[in-house]
Amino acid sequence: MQPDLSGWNISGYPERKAIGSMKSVLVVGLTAVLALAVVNGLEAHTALRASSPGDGETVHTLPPSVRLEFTAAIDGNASEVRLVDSTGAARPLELRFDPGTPTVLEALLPGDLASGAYQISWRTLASDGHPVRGEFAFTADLPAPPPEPAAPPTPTEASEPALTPTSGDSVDPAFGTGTVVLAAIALGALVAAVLALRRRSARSAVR
Ligand SMILES: [Cu+2]
Repeated sequence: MQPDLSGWNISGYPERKAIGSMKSVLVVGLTAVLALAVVNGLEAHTALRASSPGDGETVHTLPPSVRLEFTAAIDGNASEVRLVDSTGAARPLELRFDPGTPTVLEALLPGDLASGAYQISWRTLASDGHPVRGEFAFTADLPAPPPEPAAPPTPTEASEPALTPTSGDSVDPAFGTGTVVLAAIALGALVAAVLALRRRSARSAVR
């Protein structure tokens, strides 16, 4: 079956030129598609999209957990999130992962966290099988803890005065008793000496 060439220039020259232009467009287009595919391949790895607290954020109320949101699904069972304090000490955080929202990982924060600068160091396994890791920082600027309740010191203060008189009573009477005994002995000796002197002088008077 002959193609219908009606309307086409019979010389073929402009026709070939048009086909050449189409080839150029195809080559440029395919190159662009390939380039995009390569770039996409490099950037398709799962990354941290957002977090709460955010990187560099200062919180004035301690959140119960740190929330990490990724650009794609992750493996919650192959994840680890560590809390690093300003001294460099790191402790692993308990994780919460809901397969219903596989791009979100929750890491529970200790309730007794003190004010200070912290770093969240995370690693996980992306759904494409690539291990990914990263870190971000936040600062906890928390209100000072309430002063110690006055109740605990009171029993200590009450028991101390109770002990002091007891120990004083046990020492002082003993000392007093000793003094009285010594005084009685001294007084007895003095009386005996006086009586002896009076007898002797009485005998002298008789002679
Ligand atoms: Cu990847």
